[in-house]
This record gives sequence, structure tokens and C-alpha cells, in this order.
Amino acid sequence: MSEGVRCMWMRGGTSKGGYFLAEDVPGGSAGDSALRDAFLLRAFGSPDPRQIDGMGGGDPLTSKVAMVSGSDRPDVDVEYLFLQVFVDRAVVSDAQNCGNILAGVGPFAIERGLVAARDGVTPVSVLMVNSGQIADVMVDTPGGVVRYDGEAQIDGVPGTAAPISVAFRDTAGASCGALFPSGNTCDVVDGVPVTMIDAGMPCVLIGAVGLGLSGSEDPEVLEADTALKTRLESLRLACGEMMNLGDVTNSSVPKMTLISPAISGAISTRSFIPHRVHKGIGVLAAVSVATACVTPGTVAHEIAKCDTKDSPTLGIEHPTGITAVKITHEGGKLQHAAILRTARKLMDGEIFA
Ligand code: NQM
Repeated sequence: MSEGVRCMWMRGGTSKGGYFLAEDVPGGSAGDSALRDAFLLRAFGSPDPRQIDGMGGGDPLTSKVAMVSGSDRPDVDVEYLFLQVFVDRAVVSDAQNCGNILAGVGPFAIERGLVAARDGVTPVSVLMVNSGQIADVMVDTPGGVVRYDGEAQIDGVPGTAAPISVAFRDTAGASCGALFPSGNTCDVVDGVPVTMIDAGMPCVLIGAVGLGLSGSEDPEVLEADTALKTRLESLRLACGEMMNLGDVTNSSVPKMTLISPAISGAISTRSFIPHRVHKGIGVLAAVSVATACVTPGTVAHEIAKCDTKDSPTLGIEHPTGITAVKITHEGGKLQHAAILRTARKLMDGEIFA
């Protein structure tokens, strides 16, 4: 057993995971990713579907890490590296961002003394190391202390909490180099029309109806459909190459997002992330879907119900409700995206791995 390693466990948006100062993680500040990953796999109990020997919750949404450090850059307060600890494989991936875990980074940075709290609301600018993009988060800090309780509600989380607004300055092409990495708003891959888009999260959008689905199926039903999963994985491997991501066999991106007409929002989604089905939708995945909705020529634009003004708020429906995304764009060219999240400190202590 190792010495205890300082960490905070937090819910960030609709995800949950361990928040560490980079300097506290074995191999963290020395850039020794083999040492770091071995520590994280032990800490989370991976690989094991139940993660019974560790802190992970047996679900990709509860098997996440934020590594946070101060920054020398004048334009940001802190740097945040997101790591996905795979549940049933001995893999730790830095291939994606996570906008939900991001929601806890501001409060964590203040609590650890990386950012001085103001009396009222404290802005924290965060460099998302995985992609080099910057996010601005606003944290409630009455009297200079982080406040977690409040009246904000987000679908997928019971109850209410203090609001954390998250704004992304420019996420287009964050991981793939271009908003539409194949060069097209729509391609036919393996006989299916798809939109490959990266507005902060590489996603492949596919009309559910083209796969013989309604798009309103429960996540459990989709996860039990082995023929569908095999088809989607073969599509994903093909699309990964076309999105400049190379061989994505052991990567958590691209996500495979089934789309269908909305009931009350702009569009309805079911997201494979990429093998399990999300109980909601990721923050940056929702930004990618919203951007596709306002861009003529995409598979989402055809079925989305949204107006074409420059700063619409789009309701992205998912299995546990709706995520509202406000985007600012000019003719589909994404400039800003904003979303409301909440976070909660659950535990502050030491972890043994
Ligand atoms: O898309 C899940 C989540 C995410 C990622 C995933 C996320 C995002 O819900 O920004 O937040 O897609 O793996 O935490």
C-alpha cells in the first residue's frame, strides 16, 4: 500500500471523480505517465466492471480524474488535465476533455489556494490541457468561501446546488484540428450518413432512424443490443481515422451520438461514450451537438428544431432530461458556448493505492 495521496472527491455536473493537485499525484508533475496511470488504476480499482477494490463507481461517469496545477500563462489561472480511467480495461486516457468534471475545478482550485476567492463570485479561467482550450467558470464565494448549496438545478442530479456557469471561449476543432475534421458536414460511412464534428468533444452524429431505432430507447436497452454495438464500434473505428484521431480502439473518443427529433427541446440524443450509454450527455458533447444543429448540411440540422439567430439556446434532450446550451456563432462558425453546471465537495482526504 502506498503512502496516502491527498485528493478531493467531488461531483462535477453529472459526473464524479477524484480531484488532485498535479504535484500530489505520483509521477504527476514529473510527467511520468506510467507511474501516474498505475497509481490511478489502483486507486479506482480498474480493470474490474465493479471497481470493487477502488474508488470508481463501475461507470465511466464515476471513473474520472482532474489533475490541477497553477499556471505560468498570464491568460489563465489554473491548468486542468482530465483523465478517463477505464472501468474494465487497464487504460487511462487523456484523449478527451470533460466539461462536467470541469465544473468542480474552480471550487477545487479555490479550496487548494491556487486562486484567491473574492467576496461574492470568483471567476476562474481554466486551461484545458487535453486540448489547449480555455474555459471561464464562475464560482459562488460569499465572504470569500466556496458555497456549494444553492438553488440551481441541472437534469440528471437530484436536488439543487450553487450555480457554476461555464463558458468555453473557442472549442471548435479542439481535438481533431477542425470543426468538421473530414472536411464535410456530412459523409456516408459504411452506408450510413453521419456528421463528424469536434466542437470540444469529437462526436459522430447518426440519425437513430437509419439504424432502425426510434432514438428514445433507454440506455439499458441500447447497451443490451450487441448487434448495434458491434455496428457502431466498426463505424467508430472508421470515423476515428477520418477525424485525424488514428486508431481509436483504446480511446474514449469519438463518442457515437444517435439523434432523433426532440419532444420539447431542439434535438434528442443517446450517446455511446463510446461503449456504455451516457445517462445524460457530456457538456462538450452537448456543445458539439448544438453546433451541428445550427450548421446547414449536417445530419442534425435536418431534424433540429431551433432558430437560426446568432446566439440561440438549444435544449439538448437526453435520457435524464434536457441540457441547455447557449452558443454564439456566425453562420455555424462557433465562437462561444455557455452552460450551467453545479458541483459538490464530497470528501477531502487521502487515498491509498
Ligand atoms: O462531453 C462523458 C461527462 C462526459 C464528458 C463522456 C463531458 C463532456 O458527462 O464535456 O462532460 O462523454 O465521456 O462527464
